[in-house]
Amino acid sequence: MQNRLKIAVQKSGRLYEGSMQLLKECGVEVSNGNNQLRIVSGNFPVEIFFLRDDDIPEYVQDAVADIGFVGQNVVREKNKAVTEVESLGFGKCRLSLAVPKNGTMQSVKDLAGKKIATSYPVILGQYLAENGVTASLHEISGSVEIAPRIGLADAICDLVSSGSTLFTNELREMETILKSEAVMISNNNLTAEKTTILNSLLFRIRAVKKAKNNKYVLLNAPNEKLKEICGLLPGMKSPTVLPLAEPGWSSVHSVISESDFWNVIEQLKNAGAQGILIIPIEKMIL
Ligand code: PRT
Ligand code: ZN
Repeated sequence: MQNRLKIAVQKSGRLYEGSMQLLKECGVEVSNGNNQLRIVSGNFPVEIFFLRDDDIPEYVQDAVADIGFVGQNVVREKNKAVTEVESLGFGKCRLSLAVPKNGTMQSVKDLAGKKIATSYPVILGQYLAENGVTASLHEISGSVEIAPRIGLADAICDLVSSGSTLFTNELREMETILKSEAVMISNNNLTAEKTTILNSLLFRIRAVKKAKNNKYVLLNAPNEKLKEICGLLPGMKSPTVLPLAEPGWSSVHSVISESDFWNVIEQLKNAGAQGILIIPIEKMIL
């Protein structure tokens, strides 16, 4: 029987959808119709284990799973002997210090001697030590944001994404301690065979990520403007230029990165490009 790479994925919660979607986009068939704890892919040598996110670093360290998809915040907090292999582009959030909206605290230094509620005592403890601040930590596992209102703490250290939880609890984000997203972690002693499967999965993940960060652009350009327009479009190697049926015009095809997108489109238009089409890319291999 062929060896399979065991992947730990959050059973339910904020990372479940993103993890399953990523595997699907990598062409790994995984159907979890019956809420099973373990499923085997029909077309790629992996099996998926569904676990609580907090347990994933330890299971990967102990080789119960070979790799895991989990938030960086959990990896840092659990501090297990695993390798962070690749960021996955979803589950983005930040671990921040927050204080009552109307209070006077401005920075971590103002937390000296105060009580801070958190589910992240390890990361917070390190941050306070780095800043030479001594405070008392109150560890709670959920609803950290209500702690100041019920008199349990003067400040909190918790995950934030939109900021609406802080807002509804009349808290103000004071400092970001860690920026986080879902990452792939791996066991430190994978066999050669499992490393080969991991590399093949990584190759696919990188192609998916790259495609998401880029767009395919098609446009028509008058030939006398081609040089200027091509200069705005570096593409993977250089833009493809094809003559149009109408004399004096060409069709230009290229790839542009999501981050430059609006800026480049505006410049292309100003340079005389017409009929600009932007198309999402499904996979991108360089
Ligand atoms: O059951 P299990 O233990 O597996 O799940 P869990 O309840 O511990 O974790 P879950 O599903 O809530 O989160 C899993 C991971 O998602 C986290 O470890 C982060 O890496 C990531 N993530 C991304 C977040 C958020 N965004 C997030 N906003 N995790 C939690 N939150 C919470 C935060 O704690 C706060 O209560 O959402 C609230 C703030 O959100 P905003 O949008 O109001 O700012
Ligand atoms: Zn959890």
